[in-house]
Amino acid sequence: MPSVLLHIENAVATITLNRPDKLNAFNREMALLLQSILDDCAQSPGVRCICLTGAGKGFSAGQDLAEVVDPEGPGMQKILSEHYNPVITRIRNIPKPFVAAVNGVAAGAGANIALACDIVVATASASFIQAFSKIGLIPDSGGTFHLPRLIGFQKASALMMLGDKVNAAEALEMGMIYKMFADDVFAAEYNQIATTLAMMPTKALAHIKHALNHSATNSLEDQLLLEDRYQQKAAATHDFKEGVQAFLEKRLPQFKGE
Ligand code: T3D
Repeated sequence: MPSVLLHIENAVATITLNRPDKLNAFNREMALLLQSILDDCAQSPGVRCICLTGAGKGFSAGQDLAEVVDPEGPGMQKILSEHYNPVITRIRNIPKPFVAAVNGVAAGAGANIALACDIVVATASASFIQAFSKIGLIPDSGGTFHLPRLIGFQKASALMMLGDKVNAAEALEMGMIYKMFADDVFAAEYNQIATTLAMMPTKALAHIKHALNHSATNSLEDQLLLEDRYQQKAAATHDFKEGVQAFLEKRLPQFKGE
């Protein structure tokens, strides 16, 4: 079985990390396959939302630690620059919405890949662990960028230094995730969110995403200029015309992502 699975339905690409015996820990093969699948999803006009989840009982336990000590392995220098950083930049730059459907434990790079997504939902039995400090590493895969922005500097510092396990209810309370669902309805609920996103004006969602990417570092003045630029682009789309027309005609809009 491939270490990453792709299923496309109703314009939603569901990408499943698939090394369940290792809690979907990443080895080089899996990281490179994920990048290639993300590129395919980026190119495909039939994909309007990308959903990441895990096979079995975990989302991902981060780096496969057996590979780190393997003399035949990729070596520390390549692991961030060739495995994780290209995944995180794809998640943030592909102009389509990403949903992380965290179905179980998300640790190390596994947690931070989820937190890079636009919308993060978790099943009630899921958990998040910044596991790095426990093995003498620092958080990577964008964790030091995204986590303090999501939950604030103080809580992020504590979670990163102590490596505490945060359950889904605590993650929700902290603002780390958008919603938590009971285990038995989780798949239906995250599919509903992904399908809704896939039917929305894809270009407007992409502009929202890219505006938010810049909001962390821009001044207010620069962000106002950026909003102006993206709003002009959104207003030039078929979907904007359709949205306004549908409102005036009191009917549901049919967005095409164009
Ligand atoms: O160069 C670099 O490495 C830089 C990159 C860093 C990126 C990172 O992600 S560093 C952080 C790496 N991840 C971890 O340190 C987490 C290690 N895993 C755990 O602490 C625990 O497995 C969990 C807390 C995530 C879950 O615990 P539990 O009790 O639910 O499951 P388990 O029994 O520990 O794991 C189940 C199996 O998965 C087990 O295999 P076995 O004994 O049944 O054959 C376990 O060894 C395997 N597994 C879990 N995590 C990893 C793993 N195998 C390899 N690598 C793992 N990260």
